[in-house]
Amino acid sequence: MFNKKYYIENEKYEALINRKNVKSNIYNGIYDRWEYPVLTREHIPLTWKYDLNPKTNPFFMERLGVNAVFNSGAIELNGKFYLVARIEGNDRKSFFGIAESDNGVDGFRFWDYPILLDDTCPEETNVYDMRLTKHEDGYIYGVFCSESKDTTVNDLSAAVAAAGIVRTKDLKKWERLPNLKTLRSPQQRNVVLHPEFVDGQYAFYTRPMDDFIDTGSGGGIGFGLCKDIMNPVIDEETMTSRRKYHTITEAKNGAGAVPFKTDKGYIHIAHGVRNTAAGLRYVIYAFATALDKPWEVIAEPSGFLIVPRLEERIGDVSNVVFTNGAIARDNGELYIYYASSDTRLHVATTTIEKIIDYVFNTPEDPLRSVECVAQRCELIRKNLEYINEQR
Ligand code: BGC
Ligand code: BMA
Repeated sequence: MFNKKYYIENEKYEALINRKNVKSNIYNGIYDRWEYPVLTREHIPLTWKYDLNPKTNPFFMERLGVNAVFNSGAIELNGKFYLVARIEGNDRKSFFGIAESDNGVDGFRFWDYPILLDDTCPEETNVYDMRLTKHEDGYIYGVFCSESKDTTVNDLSAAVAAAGIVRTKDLKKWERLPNLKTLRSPQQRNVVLHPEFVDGQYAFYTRPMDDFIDTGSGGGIGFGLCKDIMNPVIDEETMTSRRKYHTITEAKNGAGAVPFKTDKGYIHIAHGVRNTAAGLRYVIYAFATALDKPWEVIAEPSGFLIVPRLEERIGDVSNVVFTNGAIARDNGELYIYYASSDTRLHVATTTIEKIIDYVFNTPEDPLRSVECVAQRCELIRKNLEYINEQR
């Protein structure tokens, strides 16, 4: 016998999972947003939160609540869509759970258990933001942030961010590898493994930073090579997309989804951060790197690709959109999974053809108001001319 509240909550849960998603009417021609988030805290199975036995839980109370479901790695396997989401318990600790859907826009249901990582780092306190790379070596790698207390200073909040690495073939059995070491950067968050070998080595996008929050001298999204994935060490980090004064990347930027290969280059969907009186504002932007030199930026549209809109602007960490997963399908469809305000996960859909058009044909940021106005006037001038021609 279950508590009668169980039936009520279970019905709500099933209704949520079975709800069809619809495209929102926000238009920009670049991608479609969808009305409903694809994952929220309400998508967490009841078995993860309640003790279902009325003897030990007479009030049908949450015993282990879940606060948020957000930043997800994404991968397509055998025609299905899988998200490895960041799930944050009421206790502020994050962990990973796998949700599966047939169509990538709704119906995401978590597998029975979250991922229990091998306990190889006794000092590790928190883990989050896994990127899933289908590598040409045959493994699926998950690279995530492994956070520990910084015990070298007398500050309770001081922390160290490092890149943790796991690998799997089926998303079921996960093997934990040693954390990535970057010899020239004391901290790393937002590390992404490139899907192919570069010069016969594993290639990582990094984000060199001097301390836990501030990138300090870190100039942007880095790139480094590592010979042995079982003993992952990166010495030199070269710069890809740099952060720039008075742009959306001024405070920091970091790799997001695993880049995907197109005829014209690798497309990267990353995040940029600027500081404001109301705290850091995170937006999503895109750029392309060369096929033969995946660290070399060959196109970078001005401004953001995705910003928080409407209710996306509100959450635990407001005014944030963040991505660490996209699925570029063989049929040309592109699914960008982005979380809003560290609270819930959404999808934006487009095509590879459109994102290439966006990345290569959106003008670059001229970096100064007067030149931005000139750029816009040029667009208007051509349009007015075109309108006249049509008369
Ligand atoms: C949080 C992350 C955040 C980071 C930097 C961590 O403790 O869990 O969500 O990105 O701090 O602010
Ligand atoms: C970061 C990330 C994310 C998070 C964002 C906003 O530094 O690594 O986990 O979404 O901050 O809080």
